[in-house]
Amino acid sequence: MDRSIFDERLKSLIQEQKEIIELKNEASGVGNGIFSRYKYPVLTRDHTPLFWRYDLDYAANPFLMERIGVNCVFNPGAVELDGKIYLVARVEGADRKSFFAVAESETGIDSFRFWDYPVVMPETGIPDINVYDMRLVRHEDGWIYGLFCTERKDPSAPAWDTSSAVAACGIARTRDLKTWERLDDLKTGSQQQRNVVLHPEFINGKYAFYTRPQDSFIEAGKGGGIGWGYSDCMEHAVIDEEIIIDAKEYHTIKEDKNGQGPAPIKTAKGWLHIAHGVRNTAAGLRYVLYAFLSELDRPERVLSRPGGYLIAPEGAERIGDVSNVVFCNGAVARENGDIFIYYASSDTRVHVASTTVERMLDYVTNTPEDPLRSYACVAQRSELISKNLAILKEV
Ligand code: M1P
Repeated sequence: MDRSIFDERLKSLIQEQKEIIELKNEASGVGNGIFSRYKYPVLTRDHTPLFWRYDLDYAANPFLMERIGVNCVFNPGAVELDGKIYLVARVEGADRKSFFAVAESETGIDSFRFWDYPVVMPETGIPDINVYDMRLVRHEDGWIYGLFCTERKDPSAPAWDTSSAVAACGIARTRDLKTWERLDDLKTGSQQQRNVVLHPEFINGKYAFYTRPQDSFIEAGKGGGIGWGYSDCMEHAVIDEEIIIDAKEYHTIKEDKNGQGPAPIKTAKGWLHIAHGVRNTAAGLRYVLYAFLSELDRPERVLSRPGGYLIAPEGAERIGDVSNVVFCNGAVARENGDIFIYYASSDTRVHVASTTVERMLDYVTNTPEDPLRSYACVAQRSELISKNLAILKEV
């Protein structure tokens, strides 16, 4: 390809990406009063720098081809530092390996830009094969911790089995999101761990964790539910005992498994949690987000559990690499009471939903619990209908 065509193509690629990154986002529709969805995703693979993917050297790449493709960008951890929002996204290469990369935005709803280099996450003595889904926590000990899933091939799998993996919780800490100190992986009594989250405060002088014990890589099995446990330190974190604080339950949105999302948000009425629930369907697993509130002094005690989901995949969100999934491991509560919930759809792209602490507290305390039987659901809904019909008669 001639040099001028190469230059033209490069100009077009740069322009196209500029337009994507600079797209102003806006809330879409009237919404349900609980949160607002936004028109455009905040991060996609098209947001990753061109110089991560293309060799821009004409002599080496005269066709200006993508050399190291990016498949998708999803499941980011989130943190606010000095008024800016930072997402530590899961970027998945075309080769299926995930890695972490920081993107920042002034607004939190648009104009997210990736830093020039992805995160260099040091390995432990047993190298990770894949790392993903970081939960960022500003702990009261002064560190920013990143807890993530580290996946390695199952050493006990027979030679023909090239899929079985062991998932564990990797731990790293940083002060600036640039330099990361890798600590030992978390040790628990469970065979597999995913969705482990550090509680932001000490509880009785100990580090406290939300866990998700599971029996196999995909199935939570008998270990299902959001667990809770303590460790004396973070450098060699060990949880001796895990209790289940939010169990999976038959015929609910978390029938198959569930997991804590980001670290909970501290409010005047308790810790506000966002989690994901999974159920099985003929079309495969369906992942939705739900919320609950727990006690301030004893975060392991749930105070209220609204029935059903908070966010379920909708429209284009339902389609992607792993369809019918919304997943959240990052949220930011700002000083003015605004909350940004960063959620990925179908393991492909990242969206934002905005709400406030006030709205979420109303939602978690006034939404009735799942009554667990159709008959009881009808009774619950009929009560609302009668009340509303009486109100409407007055109008
Ligand atoms: O594919 C959906 C999600 O599956 C896993 O979540 P869980 O451990 O609850 O099953 C994770 O791999 C997550 O990254 C992914 O989005």
